[in-house]
Amino acid sequence: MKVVALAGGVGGAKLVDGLAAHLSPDELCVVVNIGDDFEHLGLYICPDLDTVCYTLAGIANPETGWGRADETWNAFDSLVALGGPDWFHLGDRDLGTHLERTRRLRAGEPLSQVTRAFCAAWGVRPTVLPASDQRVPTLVHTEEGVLPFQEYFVHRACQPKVTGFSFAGAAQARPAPGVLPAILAADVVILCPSNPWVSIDPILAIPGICQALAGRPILAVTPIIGGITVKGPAAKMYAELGIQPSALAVARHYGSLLDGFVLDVVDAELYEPLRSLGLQVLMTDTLMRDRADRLRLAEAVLQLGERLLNLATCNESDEKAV
Ligand code: FO1
Repeated sequence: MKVVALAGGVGGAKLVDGLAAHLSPDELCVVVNIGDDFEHLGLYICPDLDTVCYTLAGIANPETGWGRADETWNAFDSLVALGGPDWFHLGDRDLGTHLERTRRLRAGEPLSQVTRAFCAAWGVRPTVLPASDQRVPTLVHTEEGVLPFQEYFVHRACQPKVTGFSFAGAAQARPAPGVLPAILAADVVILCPSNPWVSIDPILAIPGICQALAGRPILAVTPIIGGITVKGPAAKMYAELGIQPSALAVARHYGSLLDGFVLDVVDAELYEPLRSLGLQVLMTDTLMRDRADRLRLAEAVLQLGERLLNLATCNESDEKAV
């Protein structure tokens, strides 16, 4: 089964890791959020791309979910000792990634090509694509003004109340080479348990992606369990925007894009409301505490994917019969 996963953040990377264990490399393409990317200390940093690649390569920091395992902080400590910025932590191993990516980008290589080279070096076999080769930074609109994403997320620890989001330059951006063909060839598209506002929406904002998705079987895995997020500010964002945070709010957020939804067992009371939105719903334990959980959740997600694919095939043959 050919699968495209749209992903951002640690939850997305964990599910993608589970999917990669069940699918052959040519069956899985991961399209990754680039809205978090930014320049820091003169380096071009792509947190979500790195989180997905490090996780698939088995070299991600198991405690934070981002950055590298077995990290040391010598460069960062000496930077801070000299009065440099201390709010964004770059480990020594991780720095190598940013140095080499920045060098290649400055030499004119597009981000998708750099990512392909890094994946080959790290032994990452599924296809990993940035959503675009152009820069489309997420801007967080808050009661304290408009903040660049990492300024809001890390420097201000998501404290300012959000009022909305925008994706600078999205209208002029194009999907990276390979993104649209992968979506058009996909049997199922999975919206990972990533933040809908700042991980998935920035991907959907790139012209052409929503059009390619239309008509594909699409399912989302809830990033909200029992009204709260496992990691990150998605639930806080819903509340600040005046929407009660829940799996149902996530399903409504994606609206008619969705055919299926993976709901956590603790939210069983939302099963019928989700069904009445016309969705195929699979209820399971969605919390990914360890690798076994990632594999188990991925298996359940793929089962729902098969169900959606079968339904789509049945509908197609019904239409042909008419
Ligand atoms: N997140 C933090 O909360 N604090 C950090 O100092 C930090 C550094 C960092 C360095 C490299 C990297 O790839 C990610 C890093 N992150 C850090 C995570 C990142 O800012 C966010 O998790 C993502 O942008 C949200 O998906």
